[in-house]
Amino acid sequence: MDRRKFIQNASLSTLGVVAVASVVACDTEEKKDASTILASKISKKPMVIATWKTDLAVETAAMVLDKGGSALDAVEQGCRIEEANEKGQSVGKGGLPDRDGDVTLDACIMNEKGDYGAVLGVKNIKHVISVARKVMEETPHVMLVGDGAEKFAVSKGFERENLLTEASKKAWENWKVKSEYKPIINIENHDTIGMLAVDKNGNISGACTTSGLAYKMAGRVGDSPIIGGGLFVDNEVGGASATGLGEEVLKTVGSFLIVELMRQGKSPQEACEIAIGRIVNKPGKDFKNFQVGYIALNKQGETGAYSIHEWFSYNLYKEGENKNFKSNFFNKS
Ligand code: SD4
Repeated sequence: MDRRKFIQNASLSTLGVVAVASVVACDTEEKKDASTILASKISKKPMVIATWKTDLAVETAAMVLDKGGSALDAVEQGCRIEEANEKGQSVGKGGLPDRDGDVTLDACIMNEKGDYGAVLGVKNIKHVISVARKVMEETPHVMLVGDGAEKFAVSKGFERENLLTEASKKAWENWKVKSEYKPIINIENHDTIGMLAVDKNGNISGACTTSGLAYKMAGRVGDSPIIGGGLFVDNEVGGASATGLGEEVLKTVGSFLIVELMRQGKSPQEACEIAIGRIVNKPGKDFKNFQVGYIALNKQGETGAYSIHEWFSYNLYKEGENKNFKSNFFNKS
């Protein structure tokens, strides 16, 4: 190679290096810009969203946040309100039993680090959301089931109590007359609680607690305690939670799907609508007799909710106000 060619090649390759370097620089700049923009858009305003008409639970969570508490404490404290409410027949004490007459509870919780804890099919312990938190924080595991979960709870100081109230026992006895297993979801206006919160540091956590479907088969577990089913939180993106027929939520990994759609740029509302679409648009799917409802929020403090049928509602605490809203829904026929 003569000197001229060498210099030409050298300068070309230098140019190449410069070009690559400038592309890289430009890319990093863009990334920097994007992350600066994103960082500036991160909402640090305390916020809570929860499935159904859950005024007191959301009020309780909001109080935790307003005092500077963490999103994790907020969702736990909020959910405990519904677990203690004996009149609510789908969560905690007073929940409707399985077909054998046993009240079995499912719950899970996720923090801003993406840690997860869950308990499944627990008898005799009311505050399963707090047991789920203990699984997350004080065991090397993420899930405990049945007797093991109950024993663990007792070892952590939770009291055993009878969860079957007179009202729920009566309802079960009436059900036994025909023993028809037809889960009709969402005729009443209150159900499983799924809750997401943002704290003053902009961190997101979530929780979900339920007694599951009334008169379910003994041993049946739904979506509520399953990561990505009834709940998913990714502090980089947002969170989602589900209510309704857990089998359908699980088959589409609904809450995970919503968070991943938000990661790809969909708004919480769009993501909830697409997730409902995944269920109702399956070939031959007869969705007339079951309900699924989703709630979601993202890092920018935007929220979404959508259900298959009418009458799904959610409570939202934002800018100091806690209100119940009717969700938009798919089946307008
Ligand atoms: C379940 N998803 O166990 C729960 C029940 C529920 O509204 O949310 N009902 O399938």
